[in-house]
Amino acid sequence: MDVITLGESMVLFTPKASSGLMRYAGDFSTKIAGAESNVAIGLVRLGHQAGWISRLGNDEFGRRILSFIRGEGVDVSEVKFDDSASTGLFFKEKLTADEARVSYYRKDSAASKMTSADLDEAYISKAKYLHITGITPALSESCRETVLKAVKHAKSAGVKVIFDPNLRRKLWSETRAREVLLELAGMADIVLPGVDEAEFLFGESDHETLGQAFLDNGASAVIMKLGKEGAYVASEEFSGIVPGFPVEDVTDPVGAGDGFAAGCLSGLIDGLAIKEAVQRGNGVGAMVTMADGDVEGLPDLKRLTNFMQRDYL
Ligand code: CKP
Ligand code: MG
Repeated sequence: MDVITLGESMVLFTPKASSGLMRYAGDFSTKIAGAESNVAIGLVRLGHQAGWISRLGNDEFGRRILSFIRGEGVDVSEVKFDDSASTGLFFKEKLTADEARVSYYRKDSAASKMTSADLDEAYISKAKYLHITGITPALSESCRETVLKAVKHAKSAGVKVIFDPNLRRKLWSETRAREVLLELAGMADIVLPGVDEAEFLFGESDHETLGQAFLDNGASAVIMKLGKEGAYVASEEFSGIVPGFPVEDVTDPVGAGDGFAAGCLSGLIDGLAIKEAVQRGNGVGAMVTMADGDVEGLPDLKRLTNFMQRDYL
């Protein structure tokens, strides 16, 4: 296994009408999404092996999510069904061309009931990387403990930890989020914050100062996402900006960060230097924004290479 990740996936509802308040929407299309399974799917598309640990409600939506993620080729052998809680849902409204609003219906969901007893440490030990995000610890105290246990185990087993803070203000208070995200960022080998998340965590705005703040906090590399501009990297091997790929028409920005994580991880697994791995991340992130849905735009290596060489149509 190259990468193991753990977190909640949900059914995503999007109004079919392209604009207007959701209260007037009669028809919805549905897709499957969740930051961690998005990353696992992205990795599989790029030719890697990925496993996803989670809990789903023992209901129709839970069955659908499992089939979908399994169908994408992700190992789901560590996913459990819960008879006493439902699968989470969320809704995504398109407000403007590159702005979306998300509403969650995930409180007390099956995934929020994950406990550290759900973790099979031997499963994590088999991976090269453990991928975690700041969404999972925001779901419940037992989820936070589960993530911590997974990280501690990964570190003791020599599995590298990659952490995307993925700040979700709707899920917890800012004070608690800052405290928990900083702790996890300090335990990770590589941190993948968006620049706004980095500013939220350290109260600074200059890229170099922020990069150094993550290194001083304990990480060995930070890859900070700058949207269209690409990413700023701070690491022993390389520090500086890795420019992004221009996208003329952003169809749906949600999921770009997960695509970016999958691209960077894919490069690192393939033994690329960090700068080239981040270029791959930028490429995948850009391609995700060009398709509707969080995983629909994730490319295979051939399409990604074509896109990065600019002859993508
Ligand atoms: O940071 P991203 O836009 O890449 O993350 C999107 C995902 O897990 C999305 O799939 C949604 O389900 C979520 O983040 C979330 O819980 O907000
Ligand atoms: Mg993100």
